[in-house]
Formats: sequence, C-alpha cells, structure tokens
Amino acid sequence: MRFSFLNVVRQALSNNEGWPEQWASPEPKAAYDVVIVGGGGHGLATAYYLASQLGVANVAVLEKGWLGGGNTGRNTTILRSNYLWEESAALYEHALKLWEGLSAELNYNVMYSARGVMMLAHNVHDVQVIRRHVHANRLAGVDNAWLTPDEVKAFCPILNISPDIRYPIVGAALQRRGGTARHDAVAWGYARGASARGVDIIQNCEVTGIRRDAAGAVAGVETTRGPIAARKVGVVAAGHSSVVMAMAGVRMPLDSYPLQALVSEPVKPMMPCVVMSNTIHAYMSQSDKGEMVIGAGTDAYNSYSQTGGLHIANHTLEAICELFPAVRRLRMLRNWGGIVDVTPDRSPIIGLTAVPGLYVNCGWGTGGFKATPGSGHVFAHTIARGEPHRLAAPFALDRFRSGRLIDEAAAAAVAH
Ligand code: FAD
Ligand code: PYC
Repeated sequence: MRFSFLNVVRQALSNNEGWPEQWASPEPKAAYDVVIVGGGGHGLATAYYLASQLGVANVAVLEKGWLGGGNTGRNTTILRSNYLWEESAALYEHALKLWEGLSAELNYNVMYSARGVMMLAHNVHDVQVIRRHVHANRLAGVDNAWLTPDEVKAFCPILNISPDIRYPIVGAALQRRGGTARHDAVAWGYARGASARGVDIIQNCEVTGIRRDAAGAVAGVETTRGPIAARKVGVVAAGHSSVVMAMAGVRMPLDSYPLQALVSEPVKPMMPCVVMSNTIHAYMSQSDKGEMVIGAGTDAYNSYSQTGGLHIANHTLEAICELFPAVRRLRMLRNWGGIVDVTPDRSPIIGLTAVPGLYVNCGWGTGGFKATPGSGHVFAHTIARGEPHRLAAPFALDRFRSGRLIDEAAAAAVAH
C-alpha cells in the first residue's frame, strides 16, 4: 500500500490497523541469481536498485540479525559530499543527489534535512587543510564555503567562539546541502521497495560459509538456515566484511574498530545545523525528537565489541561542553557503539574480486551512511553488469596492489 494523503486519512479512520507489513519475510529459496550478505542500508539499497533499475529481482538479502541493526541503525546520520579527491567527491555527490529525491523515489519519508554541515578549524593546520578542501570542492562543482568565526556564530548561535578556550574556533567550512536523514527509515524504505519488486529479505540468517565450484567461482553460501545457491554473491557486511570475505579465502585490507555515539534527553529546538570537529573528535546535531546527537572518535585498537571505551566518550563530552556551554547540564540517555571497517586510505572498496562471482562493498569506515543510495546504486550496476560502474571503478580492491590510493584521511569524519 502506498503512503498517500488518502491512505493516511483512511488508516487514521480505522485506528491505523489496516497497514500491511512493510516487507515480506519469506523462507529462503534453494537458489537465487544474486545473494547479498548484509541487510544494512548499503545491502538493501543494492537489492533495491538491482530489482528496480536492472531487471534482476531474483535476489535475496541475508541478514544475520535485524535490518539496519548494524552501523545503519547506529550512526549519527550526517550527510555531506565535501571529500577532497575528484573520485570521492563524484561518488559522494552522486549519493547526495540521490538523497535529495529519495523520499519520493521510495514513497517513504527518510526525513532528509539539508540543514548544513559545518566542519570547525581550531588551529593553523586545520585552516590549511579545510581551506584546501573548500577550494578542491568548488573546483569539482561541490558546494562548500569558508566561514569566519563571526559567520560561524551566526550560523550556529550556541557555539562558543571565545578565543580563550582550549579549542578556539578560528573558522569553519560549511556545506549547506549537507545535513541529516533518519537512519532506520532508510533501511526500511529500501527494504519495502525491494520487497515490493520481488526481492526476498531474510533476517536472522547468518552466512557461515561461501561455496566455490571446482573452477573456484562462487557457487553459493552456507547459512544458519541452510545452503543457498547463487552465481553472484555481494558482500556488504561493514565491520564484519573481512570475516565474511575470509570465508572465500580473500584477505581484506581492513581494520575493524568500535565507534561510539550518545544522545541526550530531548530538549526544545536549539541547534539548527550539524557541527563537526575532526581535530577534537566531537560532533553534534539535534534530532527531530529534540535529543542532542553526539559522536566520538574511534577506539585506538581493533575490536568487535559494539561499545567503545568510556574514556573516549568522556573526552568527547569535555570538548562538547566547552564548544557548546548550553548543553553542559543535559543528561545523557543512551550510548552505543558500532564496528566500523577502515581501509588504509580511508576510502571504500567497491567492486569485483579475484574470485569469479564474488563482489564486495565495504571499507566505508566512519562515514558510509551518507553514501548509502550512491553506494547501492553503483554496486547494483557492478553486480548486474559484471564490471565496475564508472563511479566505482577507482575504488577497486586492486588499488592496494597498484598503489592508486585515494587518501581521504583528512575528509573522513572523526579523523580515524
Ligand atoms: P551495516 O548497516 O553495518 O550493515 C551490514 C550488515 O551486515 C549488518 O546488519 C550485519 O549484521 C550484517 N552481517 C555481518 N556479517 C554477516 C553475516 N555473516 N551474515 C549475514 N549478515 C551479516 N556515516 C556517515 O556517513 N555519517 C555519520 O554521521 C556516521 N556516523 C556514525 C556513527 C557511528 C557511531 C557509527 C558506528 C558509524 C557511523 N557512520 C556514519 C558510518 C556508517 O554508519 C556506516 O558506514 C554505514 O552505515 C555502513 O552501512 P552498511 O549497510 O554497509 O553496514
Ligand atoms: O562521515 O560525516 C561523517 C561522520 C560524521 C560522524 C561520523 N561520521
């Protein structure tokens, strides 16, 4: 059933009891044309575009837990495309353009809000790096502007721009088209759209092995719900990508770290934009419910624990209290972590592998939510055609052999 004014009124009159399930939950079939491992936003978007644009609907998305229960439902929802290199700016800009029309495309409100993302500079080094990004972005046709401290204050009045604090604000970059979206709505919207087009969405189904035929090509997967045959398998498992890829004998250049976030009790609207500081590993925005959404940096060691060190969160809160004195007395409601998959050059890996039929989309680290629609779109093309999409080509796994790295360490948020 479509979400329309008429249907909303009809359902309201019948106590909202007539809405159907948003996606079907079938038993897995014995075989599919394509199996996607991972029911986060990227995996679901891939399945959606395979079915909606590429005529490949005999697809299963296998998720070991619940949809969006990985980093998709754990992230702080910041969207922007202000990356340094042309390859990255093109990919993230492709995603940002898709965000702009996504609610209409999916007939599902993903609550995209272009409220502006400001990245603070605190010292001379920050100024040089951030201004370089502003110039590079403008040359690539991506909106970004340099602000003085007074302009920063005008854009976000609760910021403390006193020069006498530990982390003084000496300027900032502002991407006005950046903003936020509702994270789980993105997973649900893509799941609903994919399911309506014939994709099987299978939760509580962990992939435990990748089967290969005598020639070494992919033949299917082993799962906790039995074997499933498929000639094409796309791995989109974020922090567990290296674990899943190892099942096919492929070693990935990835480190998995905890990254954590917190939300405060809800308060009336006090913050009109997103503010990030990579230097001090702290950023904040306000959710539509009124909670202040705060994020920290990655832990300094590898781990698969979805928590993160207390000292990391404490450090972030100290910085947040200094930058935003108005939030000092707020109580924190929840704190959680996700496992982020970080590559040596802080850019994602999208494409084919040395194993015929095995495709991978990972390495989004601390910054992949913003890429969800673009990532799914280019990965779907890559899987359907058996060759990299034009925007995905620079992000192939073999760049770690050829040396054609795309170093985005300075653009990656929380400076991991
Ligand atoms: P996920 O949503 O993690 O999906 C992968 C799925 O694979 C999981 O659901 C997992 O259960 C499943 N899976 C794993 N192994 C198996 C298996 N063997 N079998 C079946 N399923 C399996 N990015 C931004 O752009 N902006 C932000 O503000 C931002 N903030 C962040 C804040 C935090 C605290 C965290 C943790 C991350 C943040 N990110 C942010 C990064 C972003 O969340 C991720 O890059 C993005 O969500 C990755 O999406 P995904 O679909 O690839 O991964
Ligand atoms: O990539 O913009 C980002 C981001 C912000 C917080 C975590 N990641």
